[in-house]
Amino acid sequence: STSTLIGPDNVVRSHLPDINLPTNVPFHQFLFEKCDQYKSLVAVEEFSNGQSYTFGQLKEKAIRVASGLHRLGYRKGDVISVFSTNHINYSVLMFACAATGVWFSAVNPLYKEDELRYQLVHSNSKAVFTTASFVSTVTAAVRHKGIQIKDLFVFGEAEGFRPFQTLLDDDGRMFPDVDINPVEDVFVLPYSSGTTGLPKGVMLTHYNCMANCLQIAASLHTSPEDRVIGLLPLFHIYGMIVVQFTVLLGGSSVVYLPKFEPETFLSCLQNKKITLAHLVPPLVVFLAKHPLVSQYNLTSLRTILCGAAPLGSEITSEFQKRFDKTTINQGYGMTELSPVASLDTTNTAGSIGHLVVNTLAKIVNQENQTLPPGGVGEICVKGPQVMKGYYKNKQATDEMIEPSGWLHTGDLGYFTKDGILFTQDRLKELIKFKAFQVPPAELEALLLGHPDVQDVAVLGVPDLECGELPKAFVVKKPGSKVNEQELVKYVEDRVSPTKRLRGGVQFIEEIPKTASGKILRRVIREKYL
Ligand code: 4UU
Repeated sequence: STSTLIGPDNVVRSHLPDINLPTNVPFHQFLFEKCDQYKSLVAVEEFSNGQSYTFGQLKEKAIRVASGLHRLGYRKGDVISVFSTNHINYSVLMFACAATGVWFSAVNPLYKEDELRYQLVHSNSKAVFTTASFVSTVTAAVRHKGIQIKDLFVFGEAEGFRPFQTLLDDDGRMFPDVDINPVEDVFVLPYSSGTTGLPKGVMLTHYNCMANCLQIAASLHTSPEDRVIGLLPLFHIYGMIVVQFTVLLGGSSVVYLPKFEPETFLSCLQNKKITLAHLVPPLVVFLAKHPLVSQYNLTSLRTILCGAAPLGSEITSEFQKRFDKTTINQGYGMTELSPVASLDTTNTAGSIGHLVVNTLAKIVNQENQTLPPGGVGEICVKGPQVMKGYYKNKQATDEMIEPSGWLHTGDLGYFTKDGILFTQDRLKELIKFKAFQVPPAELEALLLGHPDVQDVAVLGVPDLECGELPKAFVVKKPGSKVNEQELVKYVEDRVSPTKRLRGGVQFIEEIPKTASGKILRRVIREKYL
């Protein structure tokens, strides 16, 4: 019976039996084996121009690029940053990094100069890869002391940037035979603010990434008949691992789009006969409600996976009215979990489903005591997908992961007697605007730099369409006449569009804090929201 998923200690297991996860296979070896297996099938494609690579070409190009990187002096442990929208060479570069042991750090391409610079400096990146449209932001960001950038590469052409084509043209003879320890060696370094503070580099090893690909594949099967839409950005863990890699494993193909645009999105689903679409809640809302949708034939859509923010049961049922032959599965995870912890394959609306294979979860109260089914508390996860740690931040790592391996997610939730999980709220301070991370600490630091701001706290206000909108509670300096518009504009000029103060600014007398100076966000929430 399913109740056996819950142990006497109230630890929950997956409904699926554990699988074997090899600890001695570097990620690129794993990928290259799949490339050999599916050689002549199309792996990646661009919707805008139809350019594509087969699995065989993907491997061949990755080998050339890896050789080219090695020739230029890039070695295991060096970090490169990619500041780009989705396209097929993004995948080539990732494969190449895996093979050389170079850490792949991805940056949100909508970032402004200061946001980009922060990540480049923090990650000690030696190179930046970008597209022609973002070269001015990159040029501005690297014009700064403390930047160690050696090479600037462009997918395409731009003055002062080395064309990526020069790496693709490499003869491949310098392809290195790198000794990689999959369990220890980092493959990707995405950034996440986690439960508190500024964005931090999340060290995911070769093993973390491969494990999660196999864990996802055990719940969500894909085959060479599947065509997947690559709309979610590859810089975010959801696009990077779940969309890009798990689908490639099944011999499916991914069709990349550089950004969301209603007609293009719908034409892609229709013309490419997409069978599997990885989405976030606002995109499910779009499919469920938008009038344009009925002008397209979307009958090829077999499955939707939705994650990165809560998907309400009302939206699910509205979606199912329009798409009665499409299954909608919700996934739950976080960057620090490579990312997937659970996937709903039972069609339980509002649920985040069962744990993926080889994963344990428990719900704890504030005293870190484990709660029985139905009890609401913090979701903790243990498994092969738990990150190695935050880069150069042992304290934040130790605050999140217990010595016994349990990772505290900062999310509130509960599980049923059948071992099905539900999320309820977020314990952590993180705000999610349309599933994009908005770290309040980042906006607070920025606003504290404004001459009229004495003190500030940023919180998310609930919003039906976008999930949450960042809102600032501001204490003005004595005598200041600063107004809401000025502060909204101040933030807008300095951060990416997803972090704008769309929830506005409210001026208050004092920011409630603990004795140690920590903002009492719950008190602000209860008093003002
Ligand atoms: C309520 O968003 C992600 C990972 C997304 C993901 C996971 C499994 C997508 C598909 C999939 O199958 O990572 P981060 O690091 O940007 O944000 C993590 C946070 C979580 O801690 C939680 O607060 O995003 C929130 N979150 C969700 N909340 C993620 N998924 C859900 C969800 N319901 N389904």
